[in-house]
Amino acid sequence: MNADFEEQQYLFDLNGYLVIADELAELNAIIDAQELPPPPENFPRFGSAAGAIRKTGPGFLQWGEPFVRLMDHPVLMSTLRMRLGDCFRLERLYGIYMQKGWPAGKLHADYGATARNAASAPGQFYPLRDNRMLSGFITGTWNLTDTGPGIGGFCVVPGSHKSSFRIPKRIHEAHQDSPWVKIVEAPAGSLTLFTEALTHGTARWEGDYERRTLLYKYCVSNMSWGMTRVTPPRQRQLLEGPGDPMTHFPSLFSEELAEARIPEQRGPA
Ligand SMILES: O=C(O)CCC(=O)C(=O)O
Repeated sequence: MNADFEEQQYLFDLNGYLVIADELAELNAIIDAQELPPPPENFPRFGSAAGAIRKTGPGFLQWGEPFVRLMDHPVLMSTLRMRLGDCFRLERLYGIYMQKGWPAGKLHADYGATARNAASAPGQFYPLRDNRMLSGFITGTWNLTDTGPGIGGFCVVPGSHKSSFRIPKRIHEAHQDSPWVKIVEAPAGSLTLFTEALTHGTARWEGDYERRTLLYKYCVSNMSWGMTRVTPPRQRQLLEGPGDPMTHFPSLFSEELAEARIPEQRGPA
């Protein structure tokens, strides 16, 4: 096993998130060109498709190839494969934009003991430990500006994806200054991956510059967390409806799909 992969697998499993440095270019300029009005402070989203806005569409994928390229970026795909297997879908996407002083966003988890859909009583062992659902929903966040302690942005309760207990009210309600909540350091150009079972949220933005972050959310192929869809510019298999892995949903890593992707990945002549 490759040492980098082994380390990433270990750290992701231990903490529930991982930061991988990468290069990003052009994206800020394309976002500027959209001349978007600032979103509301209590819902600082842009370019969304599916998820909380509950609308089917391409979201920011329609702004150009640099956004589409991130959808199946090789670094992202190999980490997703480690957690989701060979068959997964792009479930939703959106951007986050924040300005200095914009408030924290609530801590939450999409599955696991703290999630609204958890069937177990607080403190009872979460019953889906060996089921896909424990590793079924992963977000890849591309950080377009520096985020981290003293600046703000993505924050987590490290290891909470394994907790059998719901998050205590006091930590939940005052997470901004809680010693149990970590603001993840992620420089511009990095990719943060985290399981949606991890209790996570947004820390108040203290940066003198704008926060810009792009979130791509993936789940195993036979699951969906919403009723609306991201629609394709390319890599259609990632954007197919739910289907049983391998039976109704082919491996994203099969040679056939890889070959089919090549012509679509070429940019305009
Ligand atoms: O990056 C952030 O500020 C938080 C993102 C978030 O809350 C989510 O992915 O559900």
